[in-house]
Amino acid sequence: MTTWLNMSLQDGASPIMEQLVFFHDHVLMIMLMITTTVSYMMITLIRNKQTSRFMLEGQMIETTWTIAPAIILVFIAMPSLRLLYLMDEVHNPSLTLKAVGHQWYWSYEYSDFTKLEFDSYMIPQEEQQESTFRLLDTDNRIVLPMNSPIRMIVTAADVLHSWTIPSLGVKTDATPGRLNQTSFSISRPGILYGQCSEICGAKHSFMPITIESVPAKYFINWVSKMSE
Ligand SMILES: [Cu+2]
Repeated sequence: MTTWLNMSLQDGASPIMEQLVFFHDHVLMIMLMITTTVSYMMITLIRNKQTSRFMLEGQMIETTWTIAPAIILVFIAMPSLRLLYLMDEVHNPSLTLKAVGHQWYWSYEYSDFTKLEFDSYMIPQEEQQESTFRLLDTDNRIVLPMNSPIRMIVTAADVLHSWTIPSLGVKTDATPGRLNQTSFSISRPGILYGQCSEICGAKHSFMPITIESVPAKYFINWVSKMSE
C-alpha cells in the first residue's frame, strides 16, 4: 500500500496492474526522450542566432518533425489499447462479488452463496489498534481467494460512489440503478486497501475498501464460518 512520501504507483497485486505499471514506465521513458529533445532545442534556440540569408524553407525537416510524433503516438496507443481491452474482459470467473456503495459505507454480497452479505464500515479513530491503518481499515474485510478470477459487480444505493483498489488496477463507478462490471485476479496473499473515488458527500473519505486475499482453502473455511 501507499505510505507517506510514496509518489509512485503501488506494487501490482494482479496481472493487469503489473502490466499497467510496465505501461506507465514505458510512457515515462518516451516522455523523458521528448523532454530531453525539446529542452535541448530550446536551449540551442536561446543561445544561438538562427539567421541565414539563404535558408528560406526546409521541406525535409518539416516532414520529419510532423511524422516522428505521429509514430511516437502509435507506440503509446498500441499498448494502451491492448490494456484497455484486457481490462474489459471477464475471463470465466470462479466467484462473483457485488459491492454496493452507501452514504457512507460499502456493503458486499457474495451471490454464489446463500445469505453471505455484510456491511463494511471504517474503523473509527478511537478504535484503532497497532495493526490497523487510520482511515483505511474496516470492521468487515472482504475475503477473497487468491489466484482465482473474480467478477466484481458494482452499484450504489443512494449517490455516485467509486469502488477502487489501486494495487489491483481496478476503479469502477458505483451508480444507483446500474450494475457495472469488472474483473481481476489477485496474485498474492495480503491485505489490499482502497478508498471511495467519487465525491459522494460529507464522509466520502471515510468509506474505505479492504480486501483480505487468502489461499482458496482459507476462503472456503471463511465462507463456511460466515454462513453458519
Ligand atoms: Cu463514496
